[in-house]
Amino acid sequence: YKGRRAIFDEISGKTGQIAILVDPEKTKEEEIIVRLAQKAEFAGVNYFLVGGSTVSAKDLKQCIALLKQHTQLPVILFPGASHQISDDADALFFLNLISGRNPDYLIGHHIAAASELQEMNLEIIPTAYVLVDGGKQTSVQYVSQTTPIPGEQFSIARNTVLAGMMLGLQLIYFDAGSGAYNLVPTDWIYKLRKEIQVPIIVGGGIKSIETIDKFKEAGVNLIVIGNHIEENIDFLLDIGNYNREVKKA
Ligand code: 1GP
Repeated sequence: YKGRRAIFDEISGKTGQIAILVDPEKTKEEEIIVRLAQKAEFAGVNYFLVGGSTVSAKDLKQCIALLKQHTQLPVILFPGASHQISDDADALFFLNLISGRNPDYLIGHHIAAASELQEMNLEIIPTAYVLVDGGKQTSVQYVSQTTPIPGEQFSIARNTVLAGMMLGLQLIYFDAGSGAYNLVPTDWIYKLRKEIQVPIIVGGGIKSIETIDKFKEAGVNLIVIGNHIEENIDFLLDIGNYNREVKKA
């Protein structure tokens, strides 16, 4: 474990960065990955995230290899399990599912992956992974067998992330789950930003530039979009226009 921090520093550096979450189970054809890579770079997207609740090691490796062939953007692993690691990626969100009480996702998968990770050259980023109720049962809830924090329970969310920070986790990922109906509450971010400086990532159900901008304004460092780009790759044109406007301003 080499303790590199390049990508962590980049994420910490500013708010309103954007990552595309690629699900290797659904994104297999080279042609799709080429288009995604070109459009993402043109749009000024910052990172690719790769992973998912039910992804196989083979699909993950293949997807990362293709991304690496076709884009310069950093590829970060967002693993659903211990087998979802690859040295071809640049960094790994080492997810600690601290909103849940399932030991497998608190320490089990980590131990299973540790020896292999030790041999790899990945930047490992200890991440407080906090599931938030997105208004529907998502696959991450089912697979992890954990209960997300309800949107109206800010105190639980706050205490959870404070404990995570005290345990040494370095960034917070609030996830309402893939295809969530309700987003991570923006007011949580405003409140937390008053007392904690660690980088915050938000994902789940994001479908509009307005939402991206709201999270940026609240102080979110990285906004993750999966489904909506999968379904409508031209959303990347809107992201491009948005990024150019932000730059001008
Ligand atoms: C889920 O945060 C991600 O883990 C992204 O969710 O696919 O709904 O964008 P979406």
